[in-house]
Amino acid sequence: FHGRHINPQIYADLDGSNWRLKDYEARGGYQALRKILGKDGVAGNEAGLTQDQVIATVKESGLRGRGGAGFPTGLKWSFMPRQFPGQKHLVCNSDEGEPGTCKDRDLLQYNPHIVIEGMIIAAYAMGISLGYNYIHGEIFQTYERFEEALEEARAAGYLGDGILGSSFNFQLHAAHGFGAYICGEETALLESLEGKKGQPRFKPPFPASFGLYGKPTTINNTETFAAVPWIIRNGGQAYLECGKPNNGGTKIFSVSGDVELPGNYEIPLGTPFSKLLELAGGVRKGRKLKAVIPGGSSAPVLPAAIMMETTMDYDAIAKAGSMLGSGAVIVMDDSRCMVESLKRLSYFYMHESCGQCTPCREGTGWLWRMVDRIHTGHGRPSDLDLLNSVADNIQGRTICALGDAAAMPVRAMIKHFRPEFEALIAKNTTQTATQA
Ligand code: L3W
Ligand code: SF4
Repeated sequence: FHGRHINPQIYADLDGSNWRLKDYEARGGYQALRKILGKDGVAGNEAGLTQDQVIATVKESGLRGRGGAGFPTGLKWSFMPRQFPGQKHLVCNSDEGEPGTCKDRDLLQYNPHIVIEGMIIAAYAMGISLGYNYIHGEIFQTYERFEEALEEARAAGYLGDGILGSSFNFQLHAAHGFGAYICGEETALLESLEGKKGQPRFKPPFPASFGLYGKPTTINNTETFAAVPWIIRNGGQAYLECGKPNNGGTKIFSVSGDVELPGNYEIPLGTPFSKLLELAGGVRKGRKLKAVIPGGSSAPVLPAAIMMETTMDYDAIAKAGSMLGSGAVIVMDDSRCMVESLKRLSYFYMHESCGQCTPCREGTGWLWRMVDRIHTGHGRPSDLDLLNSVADNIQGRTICALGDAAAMPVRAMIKHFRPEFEALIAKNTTQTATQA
């Protein structure tokens, strides 16, 4: 796997040897922070940028949340009640667990200061003095790397009290997660950060009003924070123009599966999928493209013909019938059995369901058992309708998006690849399968 950001524009092409503070500063690091604090030495900028100006710049950039939902970042920042008298919190969601996604891990490993600087700027904009980066529990080296980077930033006066001689205070800590996929759901993450079992809360209230320890909290994904220093340095309009309207900037896509060069690729939003595939070396030699999951395992699969006509941005992928999600592009060639692929996905969601709500807890198990029996030659003709019906009864009826994420791939696989399921069901001559 090419654990780097190939074709970099914003995040830098790094190899692990140039992650330290001095390297980051040499690339222009912490200049955005200096700019907002009026410490960049530019004549006329002694007053720096106001909180409103920073938020307006992020709004102008069109930056949308890079964790999966694509929610407008500037709008989210404007929800924070800045005059709230108690402790407000800033949280970075680095609990990357979506199958296929491995971009945040690389950002933290190879360029940790870009995330730290982005968080400091966000904290300034929202008047927050305390933050945490919740890092996935299975990536120990990355956690240690981030801790080291925090130490460097504190020692250099970028973190702590009176940052760069200003009146702005911000304490930032790393928190090691517990490895459960569901802890990446923002409210489960908050529960886990509070030391409780990582189970999602009902929303609303959203974290913006009731977050960590019940206090207003802003949570953004790692890649979202990492985009902020560039936006402040170059302006919101410049970032927007890197992508396309309503889909500003570049995005890191983790391309995996049946390609010659799997890896993390940074490309402008709006780039044709065919170009991304080309960057990743194309489909494995001698094979044809069959299908692509364009945005992590939660996103509905799309057949090759649709993908080859699509550009990689939130709106185009949604129009094509899927979602850009976290940007994990799982490429499948013509040797792949879609029933087996769905079986593996369904097992994942069954395993990761936190068990709080019945449709998800029971339904994910039903889905997996039905797909398993079709795959092992014990399927029944009624199973496809039953699968769709179970998926329908999960989707939109659960506390968090994991239920939807389990249901959507099932419906998409059956919609686009029904003959494969029917062929396996037709092989079952015994008709003795047990009920789901
Ligand atoms: C205040 C309102 N805040 C929405 C905030 C909300 C959240 C953000 C998006 O799911 C997706 C999911 C996965 N007042 C608000 C408000 N907000 N309305 O905006 O919220 P939402 O509910 O649309 O999405 P979500 O629950 O955050 C995330 C998909 O991502 N996914 C999963 C990726 C997993 C990873 C990973 O492992 N790291 O990224 C992949 O596609 O299925 O659809 O902050 O508070 N009125
Ligand atoms: Fe837990 Fe699933 Fe309900 Fe989410 S949808 S709260 S993972 S049981």
